Amino acid sequence: MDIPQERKVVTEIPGPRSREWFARRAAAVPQGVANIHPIVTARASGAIIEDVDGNRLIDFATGIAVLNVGHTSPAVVSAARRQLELDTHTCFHVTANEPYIALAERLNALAPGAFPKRTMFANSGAEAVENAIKIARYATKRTGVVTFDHAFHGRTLLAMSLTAKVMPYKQGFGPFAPEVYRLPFAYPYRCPTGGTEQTCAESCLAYAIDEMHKHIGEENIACVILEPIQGEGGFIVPAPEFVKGIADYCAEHGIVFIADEIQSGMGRAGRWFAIEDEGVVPDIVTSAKSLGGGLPISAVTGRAELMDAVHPGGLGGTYGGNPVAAAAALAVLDQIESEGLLERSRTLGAHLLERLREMQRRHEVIGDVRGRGMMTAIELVADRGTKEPLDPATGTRIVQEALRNGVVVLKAGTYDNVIRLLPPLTIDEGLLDEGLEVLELAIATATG
Ligand code: PLZ
Repeated sequence: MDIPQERKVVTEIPGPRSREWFARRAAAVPQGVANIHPIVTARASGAIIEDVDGNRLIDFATGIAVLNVGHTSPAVVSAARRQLELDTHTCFHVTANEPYIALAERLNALAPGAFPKRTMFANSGAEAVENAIKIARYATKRTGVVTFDHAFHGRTLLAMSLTAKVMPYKQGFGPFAPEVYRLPFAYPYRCPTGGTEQTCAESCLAYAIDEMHKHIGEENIACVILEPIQGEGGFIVPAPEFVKGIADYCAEHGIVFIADEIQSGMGRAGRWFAIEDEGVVPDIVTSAKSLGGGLPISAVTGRAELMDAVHPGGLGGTYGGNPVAAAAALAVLDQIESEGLLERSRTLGAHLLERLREMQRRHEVIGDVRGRGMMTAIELVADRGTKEPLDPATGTRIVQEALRNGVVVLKAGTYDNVIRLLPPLTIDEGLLDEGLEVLELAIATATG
């Protein structure tokens, strides 16, 4: 499906047909399953979503970081279609399939670390996280799991317990899984241990290590799980050396270090895995989202001795590594390689950061600009001096104003005051700049 890569607003947004569908939606779908944008998609390609009213929107959300290779990438669609006709599903536990095994080999080779690895597949990010923890617990015979402030790891019971933010993710859904411990994350803009941007890593690390020793006991900790760049928590790039310090501590005490790369991986932050820029080799890494290029698949990749610790039958599920999704994922990896998308993420990301910094000079409300590769964001504040977060309603007005003018953006952040940018890595530079202009105008309109 080839849609011209252009922004085109032909009705008010949401248009009449989207509104009609939303009336039906209200009567058919629970409100708990929220919609950020009151728009119904008709089709999508590259960096453009076309809604049911014929509006063409520049997509800076990509289904929450799923379309790094662009919507309906022809190579991905044709790989999936081919596999769909060959074999849609036999269940890997019943009879294996080629794409599953080939994709495991590819991820084992791509994940950091020059040691033997194994990969298992599931369907969603949350399931990958659950499996990573199961494996770490089994292999270490320990139960404690360490997670961080601002973390997001999913919505299933254990993953939700690891997730930090109560509203909307945890409110009313307890009791939570036991043996989960939360530590401060070295968030340089708002250092939780009172440090400056320069001392944040050191003070958070000291606090975290003391806490693990005193209140959990290293011999009880199965694993530490962290996002090398936090996603839902607000695109927080940790202060340099924090992640390394945590990983070194894990290695010293036989704690499994898990990098959750579900949002940051597959080129989003300029590398296959964002952890590569931290000089850290994780024991286990989780992937999902952009791995499948729109088809649901997630992966747990890790050291062979950890992954093989679990007895036969201890891991799996009906659909894990479904051949259609695995075939699509193989095409995604090929496209990232053949189109040089890791490098493109770094160069386009540098351009994007530069543009955002210029915007920051013009708009008092932009307190911080951050990111790596094409994983960038602005953090909005009511006051640059106190860093008081901008009220969520104003942030929402910015997002709505951008949408009205044909650009889909998402917020993030514990304080709901971050606007994150997740365009496809394949987006045309002109379209990216046009989208940024619309966003800047939306900021001016909503805060002016
Ligand atoms: N780990 C780092 O970003 C999913 C959540 C959207 P699933 N992030 C988008 C929402 O409102 O639920 C995510 C993530 C990281 C795990 C997950 C969970 O992945 O595929 O949504 O289960």
